[in-house]
Amino acid sequence: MNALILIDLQNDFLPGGALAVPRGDEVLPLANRLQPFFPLVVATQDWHPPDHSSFASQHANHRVGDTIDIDGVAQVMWPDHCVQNSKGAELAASLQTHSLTKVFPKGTDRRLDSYSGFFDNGGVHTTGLGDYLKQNNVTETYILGLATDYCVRATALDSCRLGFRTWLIQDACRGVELQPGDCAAAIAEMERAGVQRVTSDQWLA
Ligand code: VGL
Ligand code: ZN
Repeated sequence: MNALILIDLQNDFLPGGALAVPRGDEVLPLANRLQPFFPLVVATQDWHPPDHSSFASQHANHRVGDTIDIDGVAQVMWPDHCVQNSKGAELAASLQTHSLTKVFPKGTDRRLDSYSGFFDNGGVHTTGLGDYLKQNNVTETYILGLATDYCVRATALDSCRLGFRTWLIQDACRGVELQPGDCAAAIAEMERAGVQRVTSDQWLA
């Protein structure tokens, strides 16, 4: 059985948002078009407490874009974003949500970030997504959303590792690209790990 996983389609990652992904809004119509063709559709939602350790605002000596070490895990410093219960953390208004059977919050522990929809960045806590998919007899995952070089990448790599046949719907992803080439490198890494690429048109054909 196939599952579509929508990654972080939230206001703060859209143009005008706190951590805007360039042209992130372009994936929303594709997400809506694809949903009816999947028997199971789930979403992830970046969902941080106001004092989350990934926020540069919490570290006097660091700025947005710096990478620091927190308890042995590399952490990029981000602007405050996707704060729990804020407008920025809400799923995009134009996203169809009636087919979503479950939304998985992540990044809720202030000490740990969680790019992957499956586990936090330390690989310690699970969000429950993997068990949920297995309980629903999912064998193949189709992943789209934001951002290619962070949460899409991490979710796709974990999906492969957990044994799901994993597809990246490439035209339905956009990246942050802090450094030029980050998205290409992320896609190459996903492919090496066994993630297969497909476009929404190919899949719908
Ligand atoms: C994300 C950076 C920080 C993402 C989330 O959704 O890719 N990126 N938090
Ligand atoms: Zn975040």
